[in-house]
Amino acid sequence: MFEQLYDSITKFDTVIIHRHASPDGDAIGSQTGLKYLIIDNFPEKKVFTVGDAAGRYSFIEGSGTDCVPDAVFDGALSVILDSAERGLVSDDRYLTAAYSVRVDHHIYCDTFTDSEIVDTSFESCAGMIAAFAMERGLVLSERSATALYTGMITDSGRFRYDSISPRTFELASFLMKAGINTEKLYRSLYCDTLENVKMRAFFAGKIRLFENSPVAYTYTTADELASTGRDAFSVSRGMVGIMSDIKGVDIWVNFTESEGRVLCELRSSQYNINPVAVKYGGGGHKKASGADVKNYDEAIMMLNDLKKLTEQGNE
Ligand SMILES: [Mn+2]
Repeated sequence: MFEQLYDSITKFDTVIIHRHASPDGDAIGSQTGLKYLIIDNFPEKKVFTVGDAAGRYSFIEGSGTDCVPDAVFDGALSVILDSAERGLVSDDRYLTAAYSVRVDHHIYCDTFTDSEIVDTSFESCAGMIAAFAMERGLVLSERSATALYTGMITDSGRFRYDSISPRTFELASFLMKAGINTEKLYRSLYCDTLENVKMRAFFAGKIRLFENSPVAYTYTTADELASTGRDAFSVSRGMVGIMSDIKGVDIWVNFTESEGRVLCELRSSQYNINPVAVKYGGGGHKKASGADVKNYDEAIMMLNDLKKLTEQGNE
């Protein structure tokens, strides 16, 4: 499956690895994992990584990117990871590279590199790089394995999403044999500041059930929001997840007042809530959508629509 990736790497002296903008754990994990894989197996090659800052994933060893002059792209190979669309690629100078290869697990949108390896049956791009290492019998160091494992667990929600397969665990097992310190890794990923833990507790205290239905919500007024010192967007997106694992709750919504509007983040474990979001001028996915409503009354109307959805049993 990965001959073209392997052949391209062997052919070029310089390899530049790209990932998508606003990188997540899989973008950084696959990029850093591949970087070390090439360094460890082809020590004579020059390997660079490009892209914007690693943010909360900067704890991954080697996740810092290189400052690569334009001239380095001449005659080089660019490898693009975890990016479904050309506009998402961080550092578009891959267009000036001698050859480009893309490795991705998202639904295919567009061909924009010379060689494309896209397989949506993988839970993560890091999993694809692990499969590449396994298929080619490459030497796998602990630092490479740790980065790849980080991508795998973040993109699969700690092996929880329905994208996982028996192969996911075979690859995880393969990576773990390289000696990953999982205790250290999980602490780095999931440890939070005391301030954030207290903030979540504050919002957890605000969770309500709508008319004893399987619909839960939090409603944060502009005054309450001001008292938290957080911005509306981070509360809206960041605090909707605190309702995701409540027994008997199938749909949950975070309402946050912001500049005369109310931001709505809708989530569901089994219902398609997207049409309700669309009805209120929003959009997104089947189980995760967003919208804006005018005020508290309209928020209640939306909750009514969601309650009806659960009564219809439209799973
Ligand atoms: Mn991914």
